[in-house]
Amino acid sequence: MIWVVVPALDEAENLVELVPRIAAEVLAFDPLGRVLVVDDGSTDDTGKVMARLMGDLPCVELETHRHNLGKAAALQHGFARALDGGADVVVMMDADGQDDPAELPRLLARLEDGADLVTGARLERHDRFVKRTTSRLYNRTTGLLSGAPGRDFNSGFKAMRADVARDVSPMLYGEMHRYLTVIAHGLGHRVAEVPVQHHARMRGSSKYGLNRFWRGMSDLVTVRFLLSYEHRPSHLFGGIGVLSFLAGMVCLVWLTGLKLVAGLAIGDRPLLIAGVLLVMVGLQLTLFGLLAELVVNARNRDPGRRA
Ligand SMILES: Nc1nc2c(ncn2[C@@H]2O[C@H](COP(=O)(O)OP(=O)(O)OP(=O)(O)O)[C@@H](O)[C@H]2O)c(=O)[nH]1
Ligand SMILES: [Mg+2]
Repeated sequence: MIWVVVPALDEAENLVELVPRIAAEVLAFDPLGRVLVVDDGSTDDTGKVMARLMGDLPCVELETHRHNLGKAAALQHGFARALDGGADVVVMMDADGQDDPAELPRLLARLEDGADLVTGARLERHDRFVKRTTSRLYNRTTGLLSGAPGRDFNSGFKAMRADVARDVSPMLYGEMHRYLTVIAHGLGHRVAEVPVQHHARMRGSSKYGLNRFWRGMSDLVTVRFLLSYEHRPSHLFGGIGVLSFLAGMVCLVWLTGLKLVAGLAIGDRPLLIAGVLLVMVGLQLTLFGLLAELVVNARNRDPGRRA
């Protein structure tokens, strides 16, 4: 059973046209398929438009947030409803008409071929120059830092097996939707890309500015950290801390030797400040790592939580 989740913020004028097209594609594949629009606190006519669409098309459903929770949370709630509804395959797709519903069969075919998550890669983009350039840089950096294969991580057009949707859901908060592919890859799922047609936004305006690039980079550090060190934070903090402490101690022992053996004055040497700083930072980081271990340990003792 296929569920298509469409997060939408003020996209009424696009939904009118887009939802019937998505519904037609889905039903051609699966007569029981559903299209779920997640209206995330829209202030336009989304409610009215959706009421009409649901009257006309029985496969269309709506989830409404009273205020804006963000795209990641919208996807998380959409995935939860799809999984409760018995989805085997969950598809996500933007509501601005940039993703072409006619490409759906190609994504589903790649899933059939053995991938767990397939991204519709927008290799020829219809966006402004600045966005295309920052996006290329962002994709290169993400690929390098995460080790995940792909050229278009942030595409909003993806199809995945139900267990992928279930596994990535706890990480879908803030603006983490950009790293869904990286997270799935980090959790051991096979991720793949198929090139798809990309169109200019049909109507309305973009919901993200250029500051998405900086926010995205900071989220990438978070994702990388969580995937590698969530259960063993002291290996990171303790590791750097011990190195820093040892480097500081070498400086200080060397200076003590100079003072005691050669009788030289060491009070005005920059190395003294560096040594003290390295020792202090090393101790702080090691203790910080141990505190982080306490958090992990306490969470694991809680029987209600999965490690
Ligand atoms: N549910 C929900 N959806 C959102 C939110 N922000 C954006 N979206 C949806 O996410 C999709 C992508 O947003 P866009 O503004 O088109 O982002 P973009 O494609 O990178 O930018 P453009 O190229 O200008 O369209 C659209 O369907 C939006 O309606 C949000 O806060 N909540
Ligand atoms: Mg868009």
